[in-house]
Amino acid sequence: MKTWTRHVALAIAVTCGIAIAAACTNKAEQQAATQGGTTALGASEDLKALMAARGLSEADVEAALKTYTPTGKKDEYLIFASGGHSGQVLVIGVPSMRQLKTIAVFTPEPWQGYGYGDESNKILAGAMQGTHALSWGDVHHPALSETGGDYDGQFLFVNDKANGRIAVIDLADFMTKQIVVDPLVGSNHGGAFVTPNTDYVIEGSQYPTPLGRDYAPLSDYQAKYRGLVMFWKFDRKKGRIVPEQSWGIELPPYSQDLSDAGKLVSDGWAFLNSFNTEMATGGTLQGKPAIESGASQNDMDYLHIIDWKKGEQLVAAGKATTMKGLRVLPLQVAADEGVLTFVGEPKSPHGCDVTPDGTAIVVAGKLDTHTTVYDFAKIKDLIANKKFESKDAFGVPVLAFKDAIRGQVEVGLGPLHTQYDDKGNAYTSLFLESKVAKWSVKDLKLLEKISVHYNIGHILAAEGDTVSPDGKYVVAMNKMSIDRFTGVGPLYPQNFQLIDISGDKMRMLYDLPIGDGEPHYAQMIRADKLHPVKMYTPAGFNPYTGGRDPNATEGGKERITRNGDQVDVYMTAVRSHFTPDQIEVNEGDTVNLHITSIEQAEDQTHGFTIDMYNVNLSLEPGKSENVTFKADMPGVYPFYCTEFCSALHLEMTGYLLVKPKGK
Ligand code: K7E
Ligand code: CUA
Repeated sequence: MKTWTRHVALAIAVTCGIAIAAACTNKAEQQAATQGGTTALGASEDLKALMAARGLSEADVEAALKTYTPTGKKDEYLIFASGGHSGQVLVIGVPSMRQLKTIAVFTPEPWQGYGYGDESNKILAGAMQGTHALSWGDVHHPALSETGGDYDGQFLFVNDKANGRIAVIDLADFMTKQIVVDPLVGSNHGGAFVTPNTDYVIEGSQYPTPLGRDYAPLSDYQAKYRGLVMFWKFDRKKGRIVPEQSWGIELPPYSQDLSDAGKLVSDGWAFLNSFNTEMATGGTLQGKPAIESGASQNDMDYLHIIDWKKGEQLVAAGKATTMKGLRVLPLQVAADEGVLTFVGEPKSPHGCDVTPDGTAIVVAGKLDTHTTVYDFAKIKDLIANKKFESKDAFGVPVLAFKDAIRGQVEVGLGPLHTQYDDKGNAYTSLFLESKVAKWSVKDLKLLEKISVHYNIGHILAAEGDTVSPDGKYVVAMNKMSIDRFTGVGPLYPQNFQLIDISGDKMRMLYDLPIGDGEPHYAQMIRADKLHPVKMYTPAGFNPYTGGRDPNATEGGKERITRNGDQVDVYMTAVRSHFTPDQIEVNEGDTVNLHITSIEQAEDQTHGFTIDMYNVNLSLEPGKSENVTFKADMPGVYPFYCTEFCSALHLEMTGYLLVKPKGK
């Protein structure tokens, strides 16, 4: 047995408290195992035989040792990942890569009762745009709240690209508290990103429309279509975005893409990249080039450099106009007053990531093989001295590319997004090449690449977009997983790959198939920064309103009251009964159910459903929920607890009786 294997065997022996034979002595058994026999599986005591039986290399076993998390052991980091079209957020532990939670955000979620009670319905209903009920979201970018440019573990913000919305999640209970709609944009993308103290949550639009989404023909594109960047004011005490204190900047009708806030030396600034500065609008049926080719004509698009502190002052000084209740700084003002400046960025840019020290902005171009490192000090200097190369079609000053950059690094094909470690290195995802490129920010030198499977989009590192990245781990968020997993039909899972970056060389550790897509960005925070509550205490707390529910019911005070055709049921839930357990109403009555879980024991969750009435709630310990429905179907409807909460869970039931009219 090689020293290495003995070392691993020893480690396992120590960890598991099992004595493992120091060497493989039973040749027949070993042979059987190597030939694909199963003797070594199960209660094997021989590591080599087990490795042979499962076809594992030493590197595999080492990776397993670095990620395997035995029962009871907890993760060092948590990933908050976009759930893409699911409209939700996925919470995943690192290094185990186990999924711990789905946070319901833009889409009703039955287990959590999200979208099935009055208050969560109100959050979702209040988040409607237009007149069509929205039952999903396209989540791209989660942003953890920051203090001094570092994650503080208090809040999480996410965008809905499809419907121009931003949601606020409180990490005290991992629940969505607010969804803010942007009534001006057609879609967003450059959000959510926060300023270093979470004063603002940034939201940049993506596909231009007339602001407010009024009709204008595409022939008026340059004249009437616009982009927008919103600075949503966040009130940390209230844990809510305050739209009345928020404001935006009108932008030219380029497709603004990713954004990032400056930090430390560049605090007070924000950066947004863009594509389609050609302002292509397609027209393939009229024989014009498709948007994809029309939008790829220019060698350079524009990195948007925004002095948001100055913008804030101008808005406070009354220089904004109000559109649909939001204050917007007109493009002309932003251009003339130095709030908005451009610099070229090659070619079909995508990522836009400020370095941990705030001195540089890294932009990658999908159709360029380089990352471009912009130097903030140079940019600031050029703007202060009004050293502009030209102006764009809308009068926005443009800096000379060569004067604004620190340099470029040839990283490979299709670079997208960049994250950082604690040693001055950057990690850039290479979509076309299916690799992660590690390069030195200081030396602008490519150091190493590792293959990922396949077509990586975003990349994340442990606290890798803060002022103090941790190093240790990178996760490749791969769009494709062809040949990695057992087939599950034509819609393949995506693939999160955990990479160890603690050593000199990057090491692949783990593949996590993601069956809920399409995830885009994610952030990884040290788990000990989070302090979630274990229950709502004292009982009667409504997590959606953030206080004691006015209808919260105490044990012994349960009752049913009637006022005309309004029936109020004040109910409690505790192992293993609902009180009251009989509710009789008349057909046509409106039933207002107020249910409080008076449990104060950890992890003792009840559920509440009434058959056929689409009533479905989750009652975590201490939680109060309200649900209103019209008793318009006469008959007999059992209600019951939907969580296997106790030995008498099946007995946790009761009846809703709806007496037919005239009986
Ligand atoms: Cu690259 Cu929306 Cu950030 Cu997807 S975006 S990958
Ligand atoms: Cu309560 Cu089952």
